[in-house]
Amino acid sequence: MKSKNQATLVLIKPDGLKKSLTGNILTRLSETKLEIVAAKIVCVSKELAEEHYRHLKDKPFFGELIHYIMGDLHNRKKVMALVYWGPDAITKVRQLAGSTNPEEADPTSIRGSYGRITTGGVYENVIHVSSSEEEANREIGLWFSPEEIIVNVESGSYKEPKPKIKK
Ligand code: DAT
Ligand code: MG
Repeated sequence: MKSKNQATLVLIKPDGLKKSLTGNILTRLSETKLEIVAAKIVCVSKELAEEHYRHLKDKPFFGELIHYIMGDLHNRKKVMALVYWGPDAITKVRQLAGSTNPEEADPTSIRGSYGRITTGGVYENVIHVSSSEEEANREIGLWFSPEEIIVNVESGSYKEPKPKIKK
């Protein structure tokens, strides 16, 4: 049976951008044969950062995590946000990304290859990837408006091209 198309959010975090890893990471992700259906560069607000990581707000590392995703630790106030789409997208992308702790991640995974733990204990793990369908839907809604995504995630169909031309 053909598996259902899923959408998943990928963020290339400020350390990934600072280390010029965008090309490498996108090349690794292309191994999944999934489609990119939305992409942009985002300057991350405190509100967006805190909402994105709201499940961790009671953790001792929450404050540093917010600084990290906002680019405060890397002097790069930007993140690249993408939506990947296709069969089993969430599992496929998560497998390539590797474990949360970059020291424990498979060394051939993206986090295992490029991540590190700072002396202050921050997991600089280069990318964020959604971990469940529910989380993916919530996160995609936070980072993208529906018109920025070229497929209708719910129905799984492609949208019609927009006739309007920006002047
Ligand atoms: P993941 O990013 O693999 O989905 P998560 O949602 O549990 O993991 O945590 C989000 C981020 O928080 C993670 O990418 C890095 C950071 N983090 C998680 N656990 C941590 C810990 N024990 N110490 C420091 N940072 C941690
Ligand atoms: Mg997570």
